Amino acid sequence: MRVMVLGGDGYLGWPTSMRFAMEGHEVTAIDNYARRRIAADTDSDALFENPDLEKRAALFRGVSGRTINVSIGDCADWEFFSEIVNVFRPEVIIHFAEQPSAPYSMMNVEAAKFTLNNNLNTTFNVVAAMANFLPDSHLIKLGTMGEYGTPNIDIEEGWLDVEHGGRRQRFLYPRQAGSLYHTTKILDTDLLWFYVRTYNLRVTDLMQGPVYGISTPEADLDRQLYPNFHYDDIFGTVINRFAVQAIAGVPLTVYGKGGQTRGYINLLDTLQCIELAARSPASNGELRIFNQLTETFSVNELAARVQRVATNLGFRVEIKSIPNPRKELEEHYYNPKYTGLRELGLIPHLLSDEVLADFIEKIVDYKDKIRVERIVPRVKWS
Ligand code: USQ
Repeated sequence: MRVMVLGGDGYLGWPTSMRFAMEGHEVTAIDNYARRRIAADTDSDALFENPDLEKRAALFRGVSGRTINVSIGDCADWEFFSEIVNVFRPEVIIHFAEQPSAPYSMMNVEAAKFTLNNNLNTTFNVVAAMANFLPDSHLIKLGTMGEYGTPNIDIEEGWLDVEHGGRRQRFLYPRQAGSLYHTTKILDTDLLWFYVRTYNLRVTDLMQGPVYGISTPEADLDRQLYPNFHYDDIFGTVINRFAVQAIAGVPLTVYGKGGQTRGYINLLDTLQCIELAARSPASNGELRIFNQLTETFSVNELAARVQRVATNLGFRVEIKSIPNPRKELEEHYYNPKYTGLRELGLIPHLLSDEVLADFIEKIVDYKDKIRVERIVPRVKWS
């Protein structure tokens, strides 16, 4: 298949580009390096340096013999995007090209506007390009479990049957996010649904929980092929942060009461899910939504687990509750359904003690590069 990966330089985009190239697909990875720029501007650089996309693609070709075509440009720019789409004519578009940090989106007006404009303009360009030039291509779009928030009822996979006044109708599941970033993903989903029902597009929207991990079979070919790994308060997700904190001897930063429960997924399983979605595409006129997680944990459970595993590896690990910089429920009901991807064939890699130990051991080599001042939350919601 001709596969276009938008946001191909990112934590998920780069391993996805390698995986599809490895499987023999023709891959073009596009990125404008926005995440690198924001990381530099906010002193949130990744744990270790990653070569730029062109260098990584060359390095990958050297060790695997597979090609990833690279294009540096802004998917939110219609002139650039419509041109590249017409040159490459992708059968599958994998869309990761969004500003993914909730804290960054809440930092100030400029960061909020960038998040809103970048995320919505990119998603608009993708569906507009599909409607105009590629009506049969399949879009795989990364959404987030955060679109649903933490409702006091079970979370269905994307849709809810509502009975009202004796009549029934299926609607998008109600969404109420906890950050501007997560809200842009809700707006994306609405945009996708309008374009799907109006122009008969084929779209899979993946509601993913926080991802953890660093290792994939392709990245393990050479450490310089590792994805960008963040542990800072802006781009670091909670498990990745806790693992680094344990190594650095910084008490694990539980925000507030720590009862916040989310659905987590190993990086390896993100790749599986994207491949499974690509292999059995949505039909024309279908907005297919999957909840992309493999298990749920509260922050307290994660902290206890990281503490236990890291202690066994010889680290001294403390856990400390700190004032929550976010506005979110710290104790709540959480019961998402996530059977759709399992039915497509997903075989989960769960967060066992062995998996966690292996992960910690992989990043311990970078211990000297940890900058502890990047760990404390610097952005508050209010
Ligand atoms: N948390 C802590 N301590 C920390 C960091 C986080 O207690 O040091 C808590 C947060 O308050 C939150 C939970 O852990 O309740 C998850 O936080 P996170 O930073 O791992 O995840 P989040 O900001 O929600 O965003 C991440 C990705 C985002 C993706 C989302 C999936 O950055 O791109 O959409 O996970 S989800 O959370 O399901 O919406």
